Formats: sequence, structure tokens, C-alpha cells
Amino acid sequence: MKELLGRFNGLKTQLVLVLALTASVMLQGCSTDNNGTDAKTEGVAENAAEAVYVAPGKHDELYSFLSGGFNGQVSVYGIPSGRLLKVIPVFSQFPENGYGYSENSRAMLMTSHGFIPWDDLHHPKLSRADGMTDGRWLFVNGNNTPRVARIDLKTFETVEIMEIPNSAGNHCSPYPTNNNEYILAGTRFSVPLNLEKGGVGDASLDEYKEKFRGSISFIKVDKENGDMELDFQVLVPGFDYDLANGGKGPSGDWVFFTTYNSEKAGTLKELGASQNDRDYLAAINWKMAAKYAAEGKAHEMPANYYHNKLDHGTHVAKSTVKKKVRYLLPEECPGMMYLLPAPKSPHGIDVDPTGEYMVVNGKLASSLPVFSFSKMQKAINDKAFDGEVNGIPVFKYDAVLYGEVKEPGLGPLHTEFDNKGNGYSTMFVSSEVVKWNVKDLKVLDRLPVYYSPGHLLIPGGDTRDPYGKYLVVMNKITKDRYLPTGPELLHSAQLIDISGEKMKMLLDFPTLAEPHYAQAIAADKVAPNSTKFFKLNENKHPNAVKSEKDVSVTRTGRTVNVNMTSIRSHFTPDNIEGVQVGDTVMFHVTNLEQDWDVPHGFAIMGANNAETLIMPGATQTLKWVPKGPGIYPFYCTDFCSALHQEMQGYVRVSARGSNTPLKFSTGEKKPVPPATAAVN
Ligand code: RUQ
Ligand code: CUA
Repeated sequence: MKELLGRFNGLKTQLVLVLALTASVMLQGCSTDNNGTDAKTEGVAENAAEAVYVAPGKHDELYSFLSGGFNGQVSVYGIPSGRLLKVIPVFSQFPENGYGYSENSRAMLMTSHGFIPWDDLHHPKLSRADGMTDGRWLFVNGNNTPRVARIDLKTFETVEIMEIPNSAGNHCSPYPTNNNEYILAGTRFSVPLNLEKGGVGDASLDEYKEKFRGSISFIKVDKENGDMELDFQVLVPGFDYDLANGGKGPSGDWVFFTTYNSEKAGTLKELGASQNDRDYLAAINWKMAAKYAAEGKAHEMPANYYHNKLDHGTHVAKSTVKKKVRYLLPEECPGMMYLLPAPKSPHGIDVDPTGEYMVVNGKLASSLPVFSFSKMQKAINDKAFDGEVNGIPVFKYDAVLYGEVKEPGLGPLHTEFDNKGNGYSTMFVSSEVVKWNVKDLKVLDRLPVYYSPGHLLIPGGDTRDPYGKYLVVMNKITKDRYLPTGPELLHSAQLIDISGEKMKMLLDFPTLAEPHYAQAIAADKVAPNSTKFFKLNENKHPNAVKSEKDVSVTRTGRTVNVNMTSIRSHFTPDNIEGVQVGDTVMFHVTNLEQDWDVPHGFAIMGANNAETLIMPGATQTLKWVPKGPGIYPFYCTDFCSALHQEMQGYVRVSARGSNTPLKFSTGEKKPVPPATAAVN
């Protein structure tokens, strides 16, 4: 390791660096001995089994929310057990419950590019009150087709998705301020913006330097219900914006963004964006920006973006198309934005719990620079600047630097903090988590992790008072850690005990798709508020049926609306005739149950979407267009009672224009035999 470090420090040219990065990733897979377990179990705590054991019937101490990366979902794991508790679909269709397939939810995935049932979800951030997580909502970004979503932690459902205009690759997102005043979302790619007509304009790719710009969106969050609204954007220089984090305490009015490609290279960024020795950490005073916007400094431009919300009463998603956006230009807003020179091509930016120290994780740098917020304040007063970019002052490096963590490891990506004044950084290339002291910047401990860690989480590790105790590191490469499953292996997370001086490895657990960031929160901040069922008498779905006697099957032209119910263990109606080939049949199924954990499913043969899973008290709509005459069975897909298998029915489809009358029925009701009562 020492040797490697020395060599690494000495490397001069970019190409060699890139080669070193690639080669060392390959090395890690081979460096462990496939038969001997010694290397692979290095650092495992003696009491590991006990430390992660959650006895059957007992609950975990924390919820953790791991992003799913390219699966567009969030997975919820219990900590310390590593039990998978739930998968929450956000930007992806989810056949398991019909999200993105059902008529209720399809609008959630609408964008100005049309229906987009996929995205790359990177960074979950919990909502905040006074700089601490409050367990109300989880905000996540869609990286590819720029979107920000909100998950309600009462129901663990995606309830809102907002498209971000003037953005291309919403990676630098979403970052809540300390009381969710704003969620900030920065663009990764700069693009030419058409200020007259709105949106991404046209330009030759040779005109990158002159015409391309970035944007940072300020999304307002309603204090009561969490609803988002795009208040304004700041149009920033044409760099790439990578990650962000909010200040806290003294720096609470500021948000910091890492940038790369300050060279403004439009091609082969691998080399072109790494020419300068320094890129920037951008600092924006969000309060001042909001004030400028409120006081008339904002311009307005046309826009076209979708805002999708799940209605609380009907449980139906609706889209609104927004046509305007306001923007600020930093050059017209003195004091709002500054640039701090940072090691080239930095990745994560993390602010310590006191709000004084900003750590920039320069993935190509051999040290970890820590900036000082109080020095930055002084540098503003002293005008300790070294030029400007697009009218934005650039600080002198030494005027804002607190110090550097020397030789922290290779390829630092992200840092989180404990409640004892320590930082923990992931080293992608040297495959380790490194613990260091924030005050004296000395490295205290290193723990090898398997392999190539990206993000890490400490519960509350980005708040003003971390919970500490555990660290979860999310690794990019799995190789030999689990039984092989062909060429594709699940990514792996590792749980580490950070309660003592030395880090101790506790647990490996596989994760779904590719987790980037993740957050965790004490279970008692979320569990007591969890919804058990939806109240039937509050169901406002227009086709809801609250009693079996009110069911109906009606025809309007070529559309047949079936307003039906489900309850253990039958559908009403369960016999339908008079549907014709090519009709659009809308099954609006209301689950009449008023009990926890009794969903019913609904699926019909030949439906080319998915099943729909209906929560107790809710109504879900599935659309079906039969293509040929015949008898089509439908059934409940979720084993809900001893007579679940009997929970089925039939639709008779006749030829187009046939005179079979529309009729529906459910056989005569008899008392339900006692065996059908489900366990409550
Ligand atoms: S960023 S580790 Cu979105 Cu680091 Cu993936
Ligand atoms: Cu309802 Cu199975």
C-alpha cells in the first residue's frame, strides 16, 4: 500500500492516472485468496454475529434507505440485521404492485419527453427539522431524465415527482436545507439554454465554451404537506456539477457544490476535464438567492416540465404541465455565489456536524482538502480573491483552506461524520474506509472493504448531531464475496461498527441494483407513524364502491367501467358478460378490508400490463382491452385467506357488435365458513 501511494503521488500525466485507477480495480478481485478466508474476513469483529442478530419477532434499530441506482427504486433495509424490508418504486414501473402500470400511477412517470418508466436514482435525502432528520419524507433524484421525487414515509409510497427544466443529468441533487426550506438540484451536464424559447437550445458542439450553461434549481417544500414547487433557478457557468451538501449551524445559509470540467471541454472529458490542476467548490448562499428572487432580480423564461402528484383522497396521480421558470444570474446578484479552488475533478462534498468544515473528496488527489467556513467568511470580508469566472469571485486557495488530510488513501469519493469529531471517507481505488480526525486531520484507522466503495452512510451522518454507532459502506464491485450468480452479481453493502476507536466489520449484505447514497434513521422516528390501512370512508376515488350493494358495470360507447369490490374471499361482481372485443375495460377495484396487511391483488388473463395490488381501503384501476372473444378468468394474486385460491371470477367477451347484454352478478351470499377467517 505504501509503495502504491508513493507511486501514485509521483504520477504526473492524466492518462497514467486513469490506467492506475483501472488496473487497481482489477487487482482487488484477484488479491483475495479464493480458498483461504483469511484475507476476506479481515477486520471482522469477534462479536459480529451477536452485534447484528435481531431475534425472530424483534425489530431493527434503524431504517436505512438505499438508492437502487439503475433500477430507479429505493430499497429499505433494517439495520443492523440487513433485512430487506421493502422496495419502493420511484422512477421505474413495478409489476409487483402495478406502480407505473395502473391507471392510478401512470401519470407519475410522465415527463416532457413522454412516459419515461426508468431512471437512475442516486441520492436519497431525508427531510429535516432544525438540521435533524424528522422521518416525514424522503427526497430522491432521477439522474437521467432530470427529476426529483418525494416518498411519504407514512405509506412508503412515491407521492410526487417533479421534472427539472434547463437541466441535463440531475446528479447534483437533491439537497434539503436544514428545515426543508428548499431542495436544491444541480445539473450534471451543462447544455445550451434557449432563454427566449425555453429549454435546451441548439448549438454546435464546438461552441461548448461560449454557449453551454449549468443550472441549479431551488425547489420550495410546503411545510405541512411536503408539496414541491420550483421557485427559481440559478444559471451557473458551463461546468459539470457533481454533488452538493448543505451547511449547518454557522454555515446553515449556504449550500456547496463540487464542479468538474472547469476547462469546459466538450469531448473526451476523461482527459479534457482534467487538464487544470484545480476545479471548484461552488458556494451559494441560498437565503440570499431566495431574497434576490423575491426582490425582483429574477428573470422569467418559457419552460415545459411536468409536475406529477398522487392525490391523497383518490390515490390517483395527476400531472400538471408548467410553462414558465424564473432564473437568477449570479453576475447580477453580488454576494450570492463564490468559487473555492478545489483539487481537480472532485466528487463528494461533505460538511461536518459543526458546519465549520467542508471536505472535498478529490478522486484524483493524493490528499483530502478541508475548507474552513469561518475562513471563507473572512475571505469574503477581506476580498481575498484570485480572479473571477462569469462574474463569480474565486477565493485564494490558502485564504479558505483549513488543512489537508495527508495520504488518506487512493481515490477518495465520499465522507460522513460520527458524533465524536471524526470523518470517515471511502477510498475507491485502495478499497478501504479511512477514519480521520476533523480537528487535527490525522488518519486514525483504516478498514479494508470489498471492493471499491462508492458512498457510505452513518445514520444522521450529514446532520448536526449524527447517531453514530454504525457505518454502511456500499461497494461497487462484488467479485468473490457471494456465491457466484453468473456474470452479474448483486452489489454488496457492509455494516461496520464505529462505536469504538477501531472500526469493526459486522456484516455483508447484498443490495438491489447499484446503491449510490443511502440514509438511515432511528426506527422510532418512522415506525409509529406508519399507515396500517386507508380509511374507506375517506376514499375519494370517483369509482370507489364502499359497499357490495353499490357495485356497477356500465358502458359508455366503447368503454366499460367495472366498479367492483374485493374482500376475503371474493370479488363483487365475479361474473361479467356483455363485454365486446376491442372494448376498453376499466376495472376499478376497491379493497373493502379495514385491517392491516390485507391487500388483494387483481389480474386478468391476457392483460398486457401487470397485476395491481390494492391496499385495504383503496381503489386501483387496471385497464384491459380484450383482443378476442372467449372466457377470461380474473383472480386475486395475493394469498389473503384460506380461500384465496377461490377468489376468482370470469369475464365473457363476445364478438364486436354481438347482442349479448351487459350484465354482472356474484352468486348468492352464504355465511362464510369459519376456516376462511384470516389471521389478524
Ligand atoms: S454518486 S457513488 Cu451519485 Cu458517488 Cu454514486
Ligand atoms: Cu384476496 Cu387472495
